[in-house]
Order: sequence, then C-alpha cells, then structure tokens
Amino acid sequence: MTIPFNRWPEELAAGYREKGYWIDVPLTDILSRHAKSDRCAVIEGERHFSYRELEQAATRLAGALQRQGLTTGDTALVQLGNVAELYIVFFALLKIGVAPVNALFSHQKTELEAYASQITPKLLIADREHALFRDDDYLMTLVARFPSLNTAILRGDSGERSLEGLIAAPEDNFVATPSAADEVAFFQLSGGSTGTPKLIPRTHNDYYYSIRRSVEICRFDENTRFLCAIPAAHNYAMSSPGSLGVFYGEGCVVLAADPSANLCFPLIERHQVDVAALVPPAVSLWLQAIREWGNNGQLASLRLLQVGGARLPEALARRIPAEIGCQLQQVFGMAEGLVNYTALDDDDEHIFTTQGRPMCPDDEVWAADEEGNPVAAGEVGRLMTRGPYTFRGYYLSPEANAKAFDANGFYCSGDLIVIDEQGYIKVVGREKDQINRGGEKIAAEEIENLLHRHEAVLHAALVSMEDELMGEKSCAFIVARSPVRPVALRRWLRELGVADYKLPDKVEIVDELPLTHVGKPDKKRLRQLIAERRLTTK
Ligand code: AMP
Ligand code: DBH
Repeated sequence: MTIPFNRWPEELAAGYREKGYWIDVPLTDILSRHAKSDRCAVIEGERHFSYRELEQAATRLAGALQRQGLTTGDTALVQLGNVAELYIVFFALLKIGVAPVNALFSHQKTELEAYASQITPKLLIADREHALFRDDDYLMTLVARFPSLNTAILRGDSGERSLEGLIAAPEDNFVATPSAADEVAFFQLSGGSTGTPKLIPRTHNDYYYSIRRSVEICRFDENTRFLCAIPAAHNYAMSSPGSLGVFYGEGCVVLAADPSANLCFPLIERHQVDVAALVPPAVSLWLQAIREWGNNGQLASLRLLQVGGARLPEALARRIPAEIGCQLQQVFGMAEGLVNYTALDDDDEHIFTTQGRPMCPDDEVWAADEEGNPVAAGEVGRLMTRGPYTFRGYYLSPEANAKAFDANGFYCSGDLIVIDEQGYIKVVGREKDQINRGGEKIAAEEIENLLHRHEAVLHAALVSMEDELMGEKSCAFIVARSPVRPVALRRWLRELGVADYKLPDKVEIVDELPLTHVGKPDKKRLRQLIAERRLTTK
C-alpha cells in the first residue's frame, strides 16, 4: 500500500535525480549510517543517547509495532514534545513504512481531530504529560470517533505496552520495510490559512535533500552541538538543518523544553552548545536577559544563532553579534518545502537585512503580480516556487490545491517578497489570511469558524495586531447577537480544545464589521481600527 500524493512530473523528477538531489535512499539512513557510533546523539535533561542507542531503541520499537500488525502505507498520529522519544518514534515508524503526523505539543482536540480525520491513523502515540491524555477519557473518545485507531501507546505509562515498555522490548530478527524513497515518508504541518489545518506529504527523497543541503550550507558536522529549544516537531527544528541535520552529520542535539534564557543559558554552557535555532521573540527575551543580568560567559561556546519563522526586525538582527557575541543566520522556510538562508560568509548587510537566498540552485523562485506575471527585480510580488523539495499539493485537498498552485505547478506561499538582483529575498508582507504570532501560525478562518459556533456570535473576524515582542498578536472583532464578555469567549474556545497560541489575544465587540465591495469583512480596515482605537493586549 502506498499513500496517495501529488507527484512531481517525470521530467522534473528525472532532473532532480540526475543532479543528485534525489538519491533514492530512505530517511532511516540518517540514523542507520551512524548505527555503530558511540558519539552522543541526544541530550535531554539528565538523559544521554548515543547513536547506537538511538538506533537500537528505534529498531526495538519498530519490531514491536510490526508485531502488532502495523505495516507500510499505514499512518500514525503522534504527539510528543521536546523529548528523545520523539526521534525514537519517528525513526521507528520510518523503519516500518508508517507515515506519522507529528502534532505539536501545544495542539489540542481540534487540531488532533482535524489531523486524524485526514489520515485515518491506525496508531496513536501520545504523552501522559499532555493534559488531554492525563487519564483515559479523551483517549476513549478518540478511539470511538476514529475506528481506524486500533493501537494507542502512551509515553509515561508503565508496563510492557507503554511507549517505554515497547522501546525496551527484546529485538527479534527485525526486518525493516521503509516505504520507497519516492513515496510519502511522513506528513508535515502547514501553518494554514483555511478552515482546517492542512497536511503536507513529504517524501524521503525531497526531505532528505532538504536536510543534506541545509547541513552543507550551515556547515554542521560531528562537532556540532545544537540547541533545540523551539518545538522539536516543527519543520524548522527538524530540517533546517535542525535535529535531523545534526543526526546526519553525527553531531549532538541538546533538547530544551522552551527557549527561556533561564533554561537555555545554563544548558549552552553545560553542553558547550555552538548553534541554536530561535524565533524572533525568543531572541528578544535572550537580549533582555543579557541586559538585565549579563551572560556571565555562559554563551561563550555559541558560534551561530539561526533565526526564522517570522520577520526579524533589522534593529534586533544587528544586536545579535553585538550583544550575544555570535553570528546570525536568517532562515526563511516553510513546511511546504522552500528554505532560504543567509550564507555564513555573506556580508553583514545581507545578513541583517535579508532572509537569504533559496538553498538549491534548482529552486525556481519568483515574485508574481496580480495577474500572475513576474515582477521586475526589486519590486514587491507574491512568492511563487517549485523545486526538488517543495511539495506539489496538500494531502487530499484538490480545492485548496487549485488555489495554492498555478498551472505550471508553482506553489504560491502567500508571502509578499522582494527579490534583489543577486537573488536575495526580503519578506515584506503577507497576502494569506494568517497571523504569524512570533513564528506560530494562526489561520484566521479556522478560529473564525470556531467562534461562529458560539451562540452569542453573529459575525467574527480575526486579524493581526502589531506587538513589540511577538511581532503580531491576534485580535477578534465580534458582532454579538447577545451580550458576551471577551474572557468568556476565550474560555469557551479553550474548552472547545484549541491550541493556546490560537486564542485571540484581544476580543473587540463591535456593532458591525466593515465590509469590502464583495461583502467580506474588510480586514485592512479592521487593522486600521486597531490603530485608531489604540487597542493593545496589555
Ligand atoms: P508554515 O507554513 O507554518 O511552515 O510557515 C511558513 C511561513 O512562515 C512562511 O510562508 C512565512 O510566512 C513565515 N516565515 C518563515 N520564516 C520567516 C522569516 N525568516 N521571515 C519572515 N517570515 C517567515
Ligand atoms: O516558519 C517555518 O515554517 C520555517 C521557518 C524556518 C520552516 O518551516 C523552516 C525554517 O524550515
């Protein structure tokens, strides 16, 4: 059985192979190439895992899952935080050809169920530390709602059927059955701009290339000690070069539960971390901490700070070398594929003021005008791209794909960009109906749909509002049928089960929504209203 997805046209695929981008090797190779290595692969709290241990743990779990009947072409819903088991599970599933969705740990019922209904998973792997899985109530609900789910495994349970138990199970002549390299390896999460969170099928070939090329550009090797303090399941943290890039190079991943300076500075010092990946708000917090207490030499080993996920203001960028004492690399990527980096040997001007260049010579990237024609260099347009690691369609979403792709298979990311004569890209705005809350993406329509389910809500529109720390926060404008308090709406959304970062930071009750000439809420006007009314979240 194979998982359906939109394939690259044959001619392009042949070219990608010829040029060595696609090497027809499954992602399991990232770990198994170091199977005999006793170097440290992962540090999480007091736990250390060598490559040999990680590979053996993944193999034992794969064997146990295989004995339970899971097989190539099946899918799994996985929700693990920044813990070593995230990688053990990921590689175990790849070994038996089961394609996971790695939900973020911040995700709640709404997101988990949206993913489950798209992939009809046979397997659920979740964590007792997550509020939803503290007892069995929600687990039972999920299993009842999704009859395909015939195996549920919990981290933090005891006994041989727990995740820990299965990882410890004795190995018996396991034979790996990964899916073919040009088939779906797993699903990546889209930040989304529509009502339901969409899934991105990633093949072994395209993802492995993205990782190898990232490693090359960022010069990761066996001496790399990488701090992963952003959600480890996120595409950025996994592949740009992320943990998988570190594993490919035989370096060491140091996991942190969050990017706070309190937690991260001591970890950097203790484990002599030399590279970290952050989103812009975390950079602000690190800089603030340094201004308040100095860094007491704790960051001396840090050589490179990657920053991406959301726009990095130039003023903040310039403070990084000056105050943190390391080099900055801007990363502009997307779970859909395309990744841009500033190069380590770029001049300061490009590093501080651009989001870098596409990493692959065969990334085709251009900026389109309203009619879909290329604009001149230096002009603003919508980002259009295709290439050896950029997907060709969301999973089972023909309607969304008809809008997101042009006739030649170019994906329109919804970003407004300027490309200069040398190919450097600046992200200057966004056209998609999304809020980028410090790197965490919120699809306005998803939250508006949920708000509309509240009995007091007649109309709802979610827009971004500027925020000094987060870059953007979200503001919900509500036309109410009956009196309703903002806090009550937020509480109601939380109870419905939506990730905290998607809860409106501000709720503004209005008499009516301004409309565009086609009768849709005029979000430009609403954003002006935020300024006129001086709305803040403080
Ligand atoms: P996602 O679809 O969730 O993977 O999010 C990808 C989106 O994040 C991009 O399309 C951009 O809108 C945004 N993004 C990522 N990195 C950057 C960056 N360095 N600067 C500005 N926006 C970024
Ligand atoms: O925001 C992102 O999705 C992102 C940012 C940087 C990403 O997917 C990536 C690098 O790979």
